[in-house]
Amino acid sequence: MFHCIPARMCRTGAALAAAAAIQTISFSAVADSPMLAGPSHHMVYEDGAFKHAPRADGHGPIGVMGDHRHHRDELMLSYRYMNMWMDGNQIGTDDVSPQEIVTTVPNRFFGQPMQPPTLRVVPTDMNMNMHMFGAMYGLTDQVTLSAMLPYIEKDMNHITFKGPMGTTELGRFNTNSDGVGDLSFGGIIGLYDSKTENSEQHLNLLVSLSAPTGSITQEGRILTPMGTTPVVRLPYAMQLGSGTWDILPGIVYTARTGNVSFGAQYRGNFRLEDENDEGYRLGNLNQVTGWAAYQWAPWVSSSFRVAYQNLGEIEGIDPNIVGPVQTANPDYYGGDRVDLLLGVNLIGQRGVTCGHRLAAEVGVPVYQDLNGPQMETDYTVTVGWQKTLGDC
Ligand SMILES: [Cu+2]
Repeated sequence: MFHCIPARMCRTGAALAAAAAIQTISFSAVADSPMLAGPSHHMVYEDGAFKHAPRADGHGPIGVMGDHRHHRDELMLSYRYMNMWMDGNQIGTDDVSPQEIVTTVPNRFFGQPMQPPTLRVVPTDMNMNMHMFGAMYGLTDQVTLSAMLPYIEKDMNHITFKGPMGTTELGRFNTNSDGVGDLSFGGIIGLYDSKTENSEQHLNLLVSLSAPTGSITQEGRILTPMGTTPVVRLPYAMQLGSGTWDILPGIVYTARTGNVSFGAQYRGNFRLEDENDEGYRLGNLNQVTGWAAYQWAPWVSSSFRVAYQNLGEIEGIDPNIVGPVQTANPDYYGGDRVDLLLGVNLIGQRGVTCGHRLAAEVGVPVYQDLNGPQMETDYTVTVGWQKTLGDC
Protein backbone atom coordinates (compact mmCIF):
# COMPACT_ATOMS: atom_id res chain seq x y z
CA MET A 1 0.00 0.00 0.00
CA PHE A 2 2.94 2.32 -0.58
CA HIS A 3 0.82 4.51 -2.84
CA CYS A 4 -0.70 5.91 0.38
CA ILE A 5 2.52 7.74 1.15
CA PRO A 6 2.40 10.11 -1.81
CA ALA A 7 -1.36 10.23 -1.30
CA ARG A 8 -0.89 11.74 2.14
CA MET A 9 1.58 14.19 0.72
CA CYS A 10 -1.07 15.19 -1.79
CA ARG A 11 -3.53 15.87 0.96
CA THR A 12 -1.24 18.04 2.96
CA GLY A 13 -0.07 19.98 -0.06
CA ALA A 14 -3.03 22.17 -0.88
CA ALA A 15 -1.88 23.45 -4.25
CA LEU A 16 -3.37 21.53 -7.15
CA ALA A 17 -0.23 21.93 -9.21
CA ALA A 18 1.87 20.31 -6.54
CA ALA A 19 -0.64 17.49 -6.27
CA ALA A 20 -0.44 16.98 -10.01
CA ALA A 21 3.32 16.55 -9.95
CA ILE A 22 3.23 14.11 -7.04
CA GLN A 23 0.38 12.17 -8.61
CA THR A 24 2.10 11.66 -11.89
CA ILE A 25 5.02 10.13 -10.07
CA SER A 26 2.94 8.01 -7.72
CA PHE A 27 0.75 6.64 -10.49
CA SER A 28 3.60 5.71 -12.74
CA ALA A 29 5.27 3.97 -9.81
CA VAL A 30 2.25 1.83 -8.91
CA ALA A 31 0.45 1.60 -12.20
CA ASP A 32 -0.88 -1.86 -11.47
CA SER A 33 -2.66 -1.05 -8.23
CA PRO A 34 -6.44 -1.35 -8.68
CA MET A 35 -6.82 1.20 -5.87
CA LEU A 36 -5.88 3.86 -8.37
CA ALA A 37 -8.64 3.16 -10.84
CA GLY A 38 -10.47 6.34 -11.78
CA PRO A 39 -14.13 7.30 -11.53
CA SER A 40 -14.76 6.19 -15.08
CA HIS A 41 -13.51 2.69 -14.46
CA HIS A 42 -13.46 2.05 -10.74
CA MET A 43 -16.65 0.07 -11.32
CA VAL A 44 -14.98 -2.38 -13.65
CA TYR A 45 -11.92 -3.47 -11.74
CA GLU A 46 -14.11 -5.30 -9.26
CA ASP A 47 -15.23 -7.92 -11.74
CA GLY A 48 -11.63 -8.32 -12.80
CA ALA A 49 -12.39 -8.10 -16.48
CA PHE A 50 -11.00 -4.68 -17.39
CA LYS A 51 -8.61 -3.68 -14.68
CA HIS A 52 -7.35 -0.61 -16.49
CA ALA A 53 -9.80 -0.22 -19.33
CA PRO A 54 -11.67 3.03 -18.77
CA ARG A 55 -15.29 3.18 -19.90
CA ALA A 56 -16.42 5.67 -22.52
CA ASP A 57 -19.74 6.04 -20.68
CA GLY A 58 -17.96 6.74 -17.38
CA HIS A 59 -18.62 10.43 -18.02
CA GLY A 60 -21.87 12.08 -19.09
CA PRO A 61 -22.20 14.02 -22.34
CA ILE A 62 -19.46 16.66 -22.67
CA GLY A 63 -21.98 19.51 -22.45
CA VAL A 64 -22.88 18.48 -18.88
CA MET A 65 -20.68 19.91 -16.11
CA GLY A 66 -20.24 18.17 -12.77
CA ASP A 67 -21.59 14.75 -13.77
CA HIS A 68 -18.96 12.72 -11.89
CA ARG A 69 -16.59 12.68 -8.91
CA HIS A 70 -13.01 11.55 -8.58
CA HIS A 71 -11.30 9.31 -6.08
CA ARG A 72 -9.09 10.86 -3.45
CA ASP A 73 -6.01 12.56 -4.88
CA GLU A 74 -6.99 12.13 -8.52
CA LEU A 75 -6.49 15.18 -10.69
CA MET A 76 -8.38 15.59 -13.98
CA LEU A 77 -7.65 18.32 -16.49
CA SER A 78 -10.10 19.32 -19.18
CA TYR A 79 -10.53 21.66 -22.11
CA ARG A 80 -13.83 22.36 -23.81
CA TYR A 81 -14.48 24.36 -26.93
CA MET A 82 -18.05 25.58 -27.06
CA ASN A 83 -19.64 27.37 -29.99
CA MET A 84 -23.06 28.99 -30.13
CA TRP A 85 -24.57 30.43 -33.28
CA MET A 86 -27.55 32.79 -33.21
CA ASP A 87 -29.27 34.03 -36.34
CA GLY A 88 -32.51 35.99 -36.61
CA ASN A 89 -34.82 37.40 -33.95
CA GLN A 90 -37.92 36.33 -32.06
CA ILE A 91 -40.51 37.98 -29.86
CA GLY A 92 -41.86 35.21 -27.65
CA THR A 93 -42.07 32.20 -29.94
CA ASP A 94 -42.60 34.23 -33.16
CA ASP A 95 -39.96 35.19 -35.70
CA VAL A 96 -39.64 38.94 -36.28
CA SER A 97 -37.84 40.71 -39.14
CA PRO A 98 -35.46 43.67 -38.73
CA GLN A 99 -37.97 45.87 -40.62
CA GLU A 100 -40.76 44.95 -38.19
CA ILE A 101 -38.51 45.62 -35.19
CA VAL A 102 -37.47 49.11 -36.33
CA THR A 103 -41.00 50.22 -37.12
CA THR A 104 -42.90 48.71 -34.17
CA VAL A 105 -40.72 48.20 -31.07
CA PRO A 106 -40.46 51.28 -28.81
CA ASN A 107 -37.05 52.64 -27.85
CA ARG A 108 -36.90 52.82 -24.06
CA PHE A 109 -34.43 55.73 -24.32
CA PHE A 110 -36.84 57.90 -26.38
CA GLY A 111 -36.86 61.40 -24.89
CA GLN A 112 -33.11 61.44 -24.26
CA PRO A 113 -31.01 63.50 -26.73
CA MET A 114 -30.80 61.94 -30.23
CA GLN A 115 -33.00 58.97 -29.28
CA PRO A 116 -35.72 58.06 -31.82
CA PRO A 117 -39.15 56.70 -30.76
CA THR A 118 -38.53 53.16 -32.06
CA LEU A 119 -35.51 50.87 -32.28
CA ARG A 120 -33.31 51.65 -35.33
CA VAL A 121 -30.44 49.17 -35.01
CA VAL A 122 -31.03 45.41 -35.20
CA PRO A 123 -28.56 42.61 -34.41
CA THR A 124 -28.84 40.00 -37.16
CA ASP A 125 -26.50 37.24 -36.04
CA MET A 126 -24.04 36.42 -33.29
CA ASN A 127 -21.25 33.88 -32.91
CA MET A 128 -19.85 32.95 -29.53
CA ASN A 129 -16.76 30.81 -28.92
CA MET A 130 -15.84 29.72 -25.44
CA HIS A 131 -12.59 28.00 -24.51
CA MET A 132 -13.19 26.44 -21.10
CA PHE A 133 -10.22 25.25 -19.05
CA GLY A 134 -11.06 23.02 -16.11
CA ALA A 135 -9.53 20.98 -13.32
CA MET A 136 -11.08 18.49 -10.92
CA TYR A 137 -9.36 17.13 -7.84
CA GLY A 138 -10.49 14.40 -5.48
CA LEU A 139 -10.15 15.91 -2.01
CA THR A 140 -11.64 12.72 -0.58
CA ASP A 141 -13.56 9.86 -2.17
CA GLN A 142 -16.74 11.79 -1.28
CA VAL A 143 -15.75 15.35 -2.22
CA THR A 144 -14.28 16.46 -5.54
CA LEU A 145 -13.14 20.05 -6.00
CA SER A 146 -13.51 21.66 -9.40
CA ALA A 147 -12.51 24.94 -11.03
CA MET A 148 -13.25 26.34 -14.47
CA LEU A 149 -12.03 29.40 -16.31
CA PRO A 150 -13.47 30.38 -19.70
CA TYR A 151 -11.93 32.48 -22.43
CA ILE A 152 -14.75 34.01 -24.47
CA GLU A 153 -14.97 35.49 -27.97
CA LYS A 154 -18.16 37.22 -29.11
CA ASP A 155 -18.98 38.59 -32.51
CA MET A 156 -22.23 40.34 -33.48
CA ASN A 157 -23.46 41.77 -36.79
CA HIS A 158 -26.04 44.55 -37.08
CA ILE A 159 -28.13 46.54 -39.55
CA THR A 160 -28.57 50.27 -38.93
CA PHE A 161 -31.67 51.87 -40.45
CA LYS A 162 -31.45 55.47 -41.64
CA GLY A 163 -32.85 58.31 -39.55
CA PRO A 164 -35.66 58.22 -36.99
CA MET A 165 -38.22 56.22 -39.04
CA GLY A 166 -38.80 54.09 -42.12
CA THR A 167 -37.07 50.97 -43.41
CA THR A 168 -34.20 52.40 -45.45
CA GLU A 169 -30.98 50.64 -44.54
CA LEU A 170 -28.10 52.99 -43.74
CA GLY A 171 -25.39 50.36 -43.32
CA ARG A 172 -24.12 47.36 -41.43
CA PHE A 173 -21.51 46.98 -38.71
CA ASN A 174 -19.84 44.39 -36.52
CA THR A 175 -18.88 44.50 -32.87
CA ASN A 176 -16.75 41.99 -31.04
CA SER A 177 -15.29 41.37 -27.62
CA ASP A 178 -12.99 38.79 -26.17
CA GLY A 179 -11.28 37.97 -22.92
CA VAL A 180 -11.40 35.90 -19.77
CA GLY A 181 -14.88 35.19 -18.39
CA ASP A 182 -16.00 34.42 -14.84
CA LEU A 183 -13.91 31.96 -12.82
CA SER A 184 -16.02 29.32 -11.09
CA PHE A 185 -14.88 26.95 -8.37
CA GLY A 186 -16.57 24.62 -5.96
CA GLY A 187 -17.27 21.06 -5.03
CA ILE A 188 -19.13 17.93 -6.04
CA ILE A 189 -20.32 16.08 -2.96
CA GLY A 190 -21.35 12.43 -3.01
CA LEU A 191 -24.73 11.85 -1.35
CA TYR A 192 -25.38 8.27 -2.41
CA ASP A 193 -23.45 5.61 -4.32
CA SER A 194 -24.36 2.04 -5.02
CA LYS A 195 -22.60 -0.56 -7.13
CA THR A 196 -23.18 -4.13 -8.18
CA GLU A 197 -21.16 -6.23 -10.56
CA ASN A 198 -22.85 -4.79 -13.61
CA SER A 199 -24.57 -1.59 -12.50
CA GLU A 200 -24.10 1.54 -10.47
CA GLN A 201 -25.92 4.63 -9.23
CA HIS A 202 -24.62 7.95 -7.96
CA LEU A 203 -26.30 11.01 -6.50
CA ASN A 204 -24.13 14.11 -6.21
CA LEU A 205 -24.69 17.59 -4.87
CA LEU A 206 -23.04 20.47 -6.73
CA VAL A 207 -22.06 23.79 -5.18
CA SER A 208 -19.91 26.35 -6.99
CA LEU A 209 -19.22 30.03 -6.71
CA SER A 210 -18.58 32.27 -9.70
CA ALA A 211 -16.25 35.22 -9.22
CA PRO A 212 -16.66 38.39 -11.31
CA THR A 213 -13.40 38.04 -13.24
CA GLY A 214 -14.98 38.70 -16.66
CA SER A 215 -15.08 42.24 -18.01
CA ILE A 216 -18.41 44.11 -18.09
CA THR A 217 -16.99 47.29 -19.65
CA GLN A 218 -16.15 46.12 -23.19
CA GLU A 219 -16.43 48.84 -25.84
CA GLY A 220 -16.88 48.91 -29.59
CA ARG A 221 -17.50 51.16 -32.56
CA ILE A 222 -21.10 51.33 -33.77
CA LEU A 223 -23.00 52.95 -36.66
CA THR A 224 -25.85 55.19 -35.47
CA PRO A 225 -28.99 56.02 -37.50
CA MET A 226 -27.51 59.52 -38.02
CA GLY A 227 -24.43 58.03 -39.68
CA THR A 228 -21.97 58.73 -36.86
CA THR A 229 -19.57 56.02 -35.66
CA PRO A 230 -18.82 56.54 -31.96
CA VAL A 231 -17.05 54.08 -29.65
CA VAL A 232 -19.51 53.14 -26.89
CA ARG A 233 -19.98 50.63 -24.06
CA LEU A 234 -21.25 47.46 -25.73
CA PRO A 235 -24.63 45.99 -24.71
CA TYR A 236 -25.01 43.35 -21.99
CA ALA A 237 -24.96 40.47 -24.50
CA MET A 238 -21.43 41.42 -25.58
CA GLN A 239 -19.96 41.63 -22.06
CA LEU A 240 -17.83 38.76 -20.79
CA GLY A 241 -18.90 38.32 -17.18
CA SER A 242 -21.85 38.84 -14.84
CA GLY A 243 -20.06 41.44 -12.71
CA THR A 244 -21.51 39.83 -9.58
CA TRP A 245 -20.57 36.96 -7.31
CA ASP A 246 -22.91 34.13 -8.23
CA ILE A 247 -23.75 30.77 -6.65
CA LEU A 248 -24.33 27.68 -8.77
CA PRO A 249 -26.14 24.93 -6.85
CA GLY A 250 -27.11 21.66 -8.44
CA ILE A 251 -27.93 18.02 -8.04
CA VAL A 252 -27.11 15.19 -10.43
CA TYR A 253 -28.16 11.55 -10.57
CA THR A 254 -26.38 9.04 -12.81
CA ALA A 255 -27.09 5.35 -13.29
CA ARG A 256 -25.70 2.57 -15.42
CA THR A 257 -26.71 -0.99 -16.05
CA GLY A 258 -24.54 -2.92 -18.47
CA ASN A 259 -23.87 -0.68 -21.45
CA VAL A 260 -26.89 1.55 -20.92
CA SER A 261 -26.52 4.67 -18.79
CA PHE A 262 -28.79 7.52 -17.76
CA GLY A 263 -28.45 10.81 -16.00
CA ALA A 264 -30.46 13.77 -14.83
CA GLN A 265 -29.24 17.09 -13.50
CA TYR A 266 -30.61 20.34 -12.15
CA ARG A 267 -28.33 23.33 -12.11
CA GLY A 268 -28.97 26.95 -11.17
CA ASN A 269 -27.08 30.21 -11.28
CA PHE A 270 -28.21 32.77 -8.72
CA ARG A 271 -26.76 36.24 -8.35
CA LEU A 272 -25.52 36.92 -4.83
CA GLU A 273 -25.51 40.71 -5.23
CA ASP A 274 -28.33 43.11 -6.15
CA GLU A 275 -26.17 44.87 -8.67
CA ASN A 276 -22.64 44.90 -10.06
CA ASP A 277 -20.33 47.93 -10.32
CA GLU A 278 -22.21 49.13 -13.41
CA GLY A 279 -25.66 49.06 -11.78
CA TYR A 280 -27.35 45.82 -12.84
CA ARG A 281 -27.41 42.10 -12.32
CA LEU A 282 -28.04 39.36 -14.84
CA GLY A 283 -31.12 37.16 -14.54
CA ASN A 284 -31.09 33.95 -12.54
CA LEU A 285 -30.67 30.75 -14.52
CA ASN A 286 -32.39 27.40 -13.94
CA GLN A 287 -31.39 24.40 -16.06
CA VAL A 288 -32.73 20.84 -16.10
CA THR A 289 -31.33 18.13 -18.31
CA GLY A 290 -31.69 14.39 -18.78
CA TRP A 291 -29.78 11.98 -20.98
CA ALA A 292 -29.38 8.37 -22.00
CA ALA A 293 -26.23 6.82 -23.45
CA TYR A 294 -25.26 3.50 -24.95
CA GLN A 295 -21.72 2.14 -24.89
CA TRP A 296 -21.04 0.30 -28.16
CA ALA A 297 -17.56 -0.74 -27.09
CA PRO A 298 -15.43 0.25 -24.08
CA TRP A 299 -13.88 3.05 -26.16
CA VAL A 300 -17.06 4.57 -27.62
CA SER A 301 -20.48 5.59 -26.39
CA SER A 302 -23.15 7.84 -27.85
CA SER A 303 -25.77 9.91 -26.07
CA PHE A 304 -29.10 11.61 -26.53
CA ARG A 305 -29.97 14.51 -24.26
CA VAL A 306 -32.79 16.95 -23.63
CA ALA A 307 -32.05 20.27 -21.91
CA TYR A 308 -34.43 22.93 -20.63
CA GLN A 309 -33.37 26.31 -19.36
CA ASN A 310 -35.10 29.37 -17.98
CA LEU A 311 -33.14 32.63 -17.77
CA GLY A 312 -34.55 35.73 -16.06
CA GLU A 313 -34.47 39.32 -17.30
CA ILE A 314 -31.68 41.69 -16.32
CA GLU A 315 -32.50 43.73 -13.20
CA GLY A 316 -31.26 47.31 -13.03
CA ILE A 317 -29.50 49.13 -15.83
CA ASP A 318 -26.00 50.21 -16.85
CA PRO A 319 -26.32 53.98 -17.55
CA ASN A 320 -23.47 53.69 -20.08
CA ILE A 321 -25.46 51.28 -22.26
CA VAL A 322 -27.88 53.45 -24.25
CA GLY A 323 -29.16 53.18 -27.79
CA PRO A 324 -32.06 52.39 -30.12
CA VAL A 325 -31.18 48.68 -30.15
CA GLN A 326 -32.88 45.75 -28.39
CA THR A 327 -29.66 44.57 -26.70
CA ALA A 328 -29.44 47.87 -24.76
CA ASN A 329 -32.78 47.10 -23.05
CA PRO A 330 -32.44 44.91 -19.91
CA ASP A 331 -36.05 43.70 -20.40
CA TYR A 332 -35.10 42.00 -23.68
CA TYR A 333 -33.03 39.30 -22.02
CA GLY A 334 -33.93 35.83 -20.84
CA GLY A 335 -36.66 33.37 -21.67
CA ASP A 336 -37.16 29.64 -22.02
CA ARG A 337 -35.37 27.21 -24.30
CA VAL A 338 -35.47 23.48 -24.94
CA ASP A 339 -32.56 21.83 -26.76
CA LEU A 340 -32.11 18.33 -28.15
CA LEU A 341 -28.49 17.17 -28.19
CA LEU A 342 -26.59 14.26 -29.68
CA GLY A 343 -23.19 13.34 -28.32
CA VAL A 344 -20.32 10.91 -28.63
CA ASN A 345 -17.68 10.00 -26.02
CA LEU A 346 -14.41 8.33 -26.99
CA ILE A 347 -11.70 7.14 -24.63
CA GLY A 348 -8.31 5.62 -25.43
CA GLN A 349 -7.83 2.12 -24.02
CA ARG A 350 -4.08 1.54 -24.22
CA GLY A 351 -0.72 3.00 -25.08
CA VAL A 352 -0.28 6.75 -25.36
CA THR A 353 -4.00 7.34 -25.89
CA CYS A 354 -4.98 5.46 -22.72
CA GLY A 355 -7.31 7.50 -20.54
CA HIS A 356 -7.53 10.42 -22.95
CA ARG A 357 -11.16 11.32 -23.51
CA LEU A 358 -12.43 13.10 -26.59
CA ALA A 359 -16.08 13.97 -26.73
CA ALA A 360 -18.45 16.09 -28.79
CA GLU A 361 -22.05 17.16 -28.48
CA VAL A 362 -24.24 19.08 -30.91
CA GLY A 363 -27.49 20.72 -29.85
CA VAL A 364 -30.43 22.22 -31.69
CA PRO A 365 -33.15 24.23 -29.93
CA VAL A 366 -36.65 22.87 -30.54
CA TYR A 367 -38.48 25.50 -28.49
CA GLN A 368 -37.60 29.10 -27.66
CA ASP A 369 -39.84 31.60 -25.89
CA LEU A 370 -37.76 34.77 -25.65
CA ASN A 371 -38.26 38.08 -23.82
CA GLY A 372 -37.82 39.79 -27.14
CA PRO A 373 -37.06 41.05 -29.59
CA GLN A 374 -34.04 38.88 -28.95
CA MET A 375 -31.74 36.81 -31.11
CA GLU A 376 -32.63 33.13 -31.32
CA THR A 377 -30.16 30.28 -30.92
CA ASP A 378 -29.68 28.08 -33.99
CA TYR A 379 -27.22 25.50 -32.71
CA THR A 380 -24.60 24.75 -30.06
CA VAL A 381 -21.48 22.62 -30.38
CA THR A 382 -19.21 21.39 -27.58
CA VAL A 383 -15.98 19.51 -28.20
CA GLY A 384 -13.81 18.51 -25.27
CA TRP A 385 -10.72 16.72 -24.06
CA GLN A 386 -10.37 15.26 -20.58
CA LYS A 387 -7.58 13.36 -18.87
CA THR A 388 -7.26 12.00 -15.37
CA LEU A 389 -3.53 12.16 -14.69
CA GLY A 390 -1.86 8.84 -14.14
CA ASP A 391 -5.02 6.78 -14.63
CA CYS A 392 -3.32 4.36 -17.01
CU1 LIG B 1 -13.44 14.70 -13.83
